[in-house]
Amino acid sequence: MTLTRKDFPNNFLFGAATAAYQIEGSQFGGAGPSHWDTFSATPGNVTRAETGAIACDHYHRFEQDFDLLKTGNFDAYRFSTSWSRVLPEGRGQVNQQGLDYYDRLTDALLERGIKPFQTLYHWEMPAALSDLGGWTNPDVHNWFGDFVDIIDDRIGDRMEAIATINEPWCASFLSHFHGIHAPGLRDVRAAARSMHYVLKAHGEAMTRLRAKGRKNLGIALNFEYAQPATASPNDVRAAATEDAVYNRWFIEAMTKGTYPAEALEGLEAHLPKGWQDDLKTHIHQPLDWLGVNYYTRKIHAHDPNASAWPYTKPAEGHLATTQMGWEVYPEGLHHFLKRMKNDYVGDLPILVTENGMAWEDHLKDGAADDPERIDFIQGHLAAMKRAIDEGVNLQGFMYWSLLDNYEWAEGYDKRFGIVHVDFDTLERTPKASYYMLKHALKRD
Ligand code: IFM
Repeated sequence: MTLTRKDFPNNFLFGAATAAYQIEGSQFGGAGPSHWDTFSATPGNVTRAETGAIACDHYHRFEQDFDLLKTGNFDAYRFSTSWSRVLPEGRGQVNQQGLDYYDRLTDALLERGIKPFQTLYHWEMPAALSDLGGWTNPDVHNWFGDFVDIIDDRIGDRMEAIATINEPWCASFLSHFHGIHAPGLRDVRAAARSMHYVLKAHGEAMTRLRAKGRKNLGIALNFEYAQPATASPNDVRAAATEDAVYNRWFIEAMTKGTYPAEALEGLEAHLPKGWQDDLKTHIHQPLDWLGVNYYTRKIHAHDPNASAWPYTKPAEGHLATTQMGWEVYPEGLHHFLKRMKNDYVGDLPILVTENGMAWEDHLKDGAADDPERIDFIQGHLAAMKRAIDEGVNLQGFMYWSLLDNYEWAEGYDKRFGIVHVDFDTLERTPKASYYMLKHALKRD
């Protein structure tokens, strides 16, 4: 059975999501370098050392891309406004071209009747601030707050909703402990500090935006189902540790004002002095909505050879995987929607701000057939519907992503889009999944 708009509540929003560095083309319009430009310059960090310099050239083609949203019957669009485009040095001199661009972009959405959902940080830390430690610098919340004021003064009045940070776990732990994303550190102290300061920056942004009367404020957290490899107490503990770092750290801090003990075990010694006060003054404050980004589950095992915390290692799963090697597990989305309601946010509105899959899509006779993605979307829509039927106040879903784009350390190899992009010609071709959604979202 194909789920359509009719299977969801009347005002349920269907959208598509993107992020600035992944689609805009950072070489256009006076943007400054971000830490992705510097990270990708070191061999081995990014596939073929690719960058977002041109990406999908959305900077010049956004009107065409928004026409696709409109003809696809989407209600909403989630995008990010790049810090390094607005403030090329991260602070100080404003790039007026950047503000003008986001102004035009906002109006182009509204003219088409599409609701703009802005994300204030989707990983474009200006290189000049990264040189000062980026998310590990104790002043970063003020730098971010100043950027937030500037961009908000220009477009905030027309946003349907605003998210402060996209996926703080990726901006901090993945980037400062695993070293997979910019700035590519493998340092537990930097990881702990970035995990704390990114939340402090979220709080700073919330406070500043509230002071200006903004009402629809939230954050997009990513969640990954943490499955123990076996029922052994050691593996169960390994999964609980990973769950605490990935799935509990950020939401617990914001909604309860605490960090989970299983994560503090490895991180507390590295947190900055006064972290408990920051939880009270900045981090623990009400949200208007919560964004849930969900893709997959991971299997965790105890690592008997590990010399230091967290003493875990990944284990093989047995489910079908996507082009990223990620298992397809819609039950995990249902799990997190219920868990958010029951353990953290109650009846606060929740949006699935990202969910999607990468596949090695090819054009054949000018068309891209992607039945795997259609099944993926339908499977996850069913998980969302089940959660709604069970009382979760889920109000929308944004597919990741509208366009094939720059998949960070994976460069342009991994295609998440419902619209195929030829990265030589930049031609857009809607895939079969786009047409499935267009049909499913049609209003009578
Ligand atoms: O492409 C990313 C996006 O930037 C953040 N969430 C996950 C996506 C797929 O990896």
